[in-house]
Parts: sequence; C-alpha cells; structure tokens
Amino acid sequence: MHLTDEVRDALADRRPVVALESTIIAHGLPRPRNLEVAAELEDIVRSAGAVPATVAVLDGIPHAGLGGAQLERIASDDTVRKLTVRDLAPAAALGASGATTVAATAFLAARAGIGVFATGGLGGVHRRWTEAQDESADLRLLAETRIAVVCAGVKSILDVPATLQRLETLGVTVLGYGTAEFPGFYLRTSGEPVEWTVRTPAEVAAVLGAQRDLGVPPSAVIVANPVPAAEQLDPVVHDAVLADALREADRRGVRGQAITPFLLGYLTEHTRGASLEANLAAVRGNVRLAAEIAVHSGA
Ligand code: PSU
Ligand code: MN
Repeated sequence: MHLTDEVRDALADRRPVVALESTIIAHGLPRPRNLEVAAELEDIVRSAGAVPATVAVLDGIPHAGLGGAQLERIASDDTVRKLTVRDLAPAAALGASGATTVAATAFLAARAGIGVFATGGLGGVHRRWTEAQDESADLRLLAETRIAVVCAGVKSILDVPATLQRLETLGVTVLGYGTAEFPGFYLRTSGEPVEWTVRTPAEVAAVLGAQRDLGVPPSAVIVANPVPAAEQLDPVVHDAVLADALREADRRGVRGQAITPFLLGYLTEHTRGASLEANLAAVRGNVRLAAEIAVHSGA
C-alpha cells in the first residue's frame, strides 16, 4: 500500500490520522462539486489537528493519502470503479483504479494502522431484502475490523431497523453521539433507539481504549452522529421523494452496486439539491468529529 509521507510520518509519530472514503466522492456526489468537497473534507481534518488519509486504489495500488492530481482523478475520471473488499484483489492484479467503499476503506485504513474513519452514511440492509438479498458488504467487514467509524447512521434509502438488527447480530458496537436515537442520514433521527449515548470525543476515545483493553473481538465502533438540526432535510420532503426514488429504481430495474448511487442521485435531483446539502452537512460534521476523536485517542 502506498502512504503519503505525511500519513506515514504521522502514524510513525503516533499523531492523529483520519481515513476518508472515496466512493462518496466518485459515485455519491455530483460533479464538479465532488472535487471541492474532497478538498474541503481534508481541510476540516487539518484544522482540527489531524492528518487526512483519503483512501483509493490507483492503477492497482491501494493508497492512503492522495495528492491533488490523484484526488482530481478520483473525482472526475469515468473509468474509476466502485471497489468493495472483494474487488481489491482483482483491482490490484489487473492494475485497475477505483474509489473505495466504507468496507474497502475501513479494511485498508486498519491495515495501514489508522484507527479512525469518517463517512456520510454506512451501507446496510436494503429494503425488500427478502426479494433481493441486497445487504452492503460494509456490515460484515465492519464486524471484523477494529476501527472507529463516524457516520450519520446508515443511508435512509435502506431498511434501518433491519440494518440495526444485523449490527446487533454481528456484534458491532453502536454509539449515539449526543443522542439516544439512531440518526437518519439526511434526517436527525431514524426513529430507532440506540443503547449507548456518548457526549464527547474523549468518551469515544475511552470506549476505543476499553475495547482494546478488554480484548473484545476486533470489530468496528460505530459513532452515529446526527446532521445538525438546521441542516437536515425536511422530513416530509424526504419521505415523499424517497418513495418516488424507490419506485423509479424498481421501474428501471436498477440493482446491485448501482442502486445506492442511483437513489442518492435521484434525491439530489428531485429535492433540487436540498438532500445534497443535508448529506454534505452530515459528512462535514462527521469528519470534524472523527478528527477530534483521533486527537483524543492519541492515534
Ligand atoms: N455515504 C455517503 N455517500 C455514499 C456512500 C456513503 O454519504 O455514496 C457510499 C459508501 O462508500 C458506502 C456505499 O460504502 O455508499 C454503500 O454502497 P453499497 O450499498 O453498494 O454497499
Ligand atoms: Mn449493495
């Protein structure tokens, strides 16, 4: 794996590093806004006193930390694929380039020795699972990987109660950050309860330390951080447009890897950008919190 000098030095000196995923940049946000956002997220990490490590695969080589031209390639090159964990070996062997999902980013970040990771919303169990059996590979990977993942819950296009049930079965720790309710990605709440509430980055760092000290089997700690109230999507608009989006995906037969980008894009278009602003507000908040957690964890 290729690490930038900055990331390598920070890890060697045990200074805080935050991993950022790239699928949100390549396939989750419209162009050219996505490139601005990629740079902005790195700036947020830096201003909180940590080093950003955006993860992607370029010409078969996994990278933690990207230079400006590499970030631009991820944001604008049409041949950049969407890579989850099962795609990493073929991509490496065949010299392909791709953006990494939550699963692939968490895997590569943990291998590089990075302990904290920020994204928008996790993948999970899709609606009508009984027909399609579509469950994001994010869940199983997080169940086996020791890393703190700061997110605004799981994407609301999913079956949220079923996803929480899967996380319980898989033994993944879920913390509500300043809330007793699981966040709803574009919305402050999904309406589902969480069992544990933490209120400061130091408390999250203490949970991570306790997980290590107790020898709890390696798994992620999900820090579920709601979008700021002023920036959430109007819940009525959310529910109506999402129902249309799901119908349209069905009508067009969109499936597999394409479904998540399709639904996010549909929402952006049909809320005239309001869902995009809520998504970005959530991601910004998550990236800031991840940096604060990394600073408090001393790693
Ligand atoms: N969060 C966002 N936008 C995104 C994603 C997360 O705000 O586009 C991406 C993540 O990379 C996540 C992926 O891993 O969506 C889930 O895709 P799938 O359902 O195909 O596993
Ligand atoms: Mn999927």
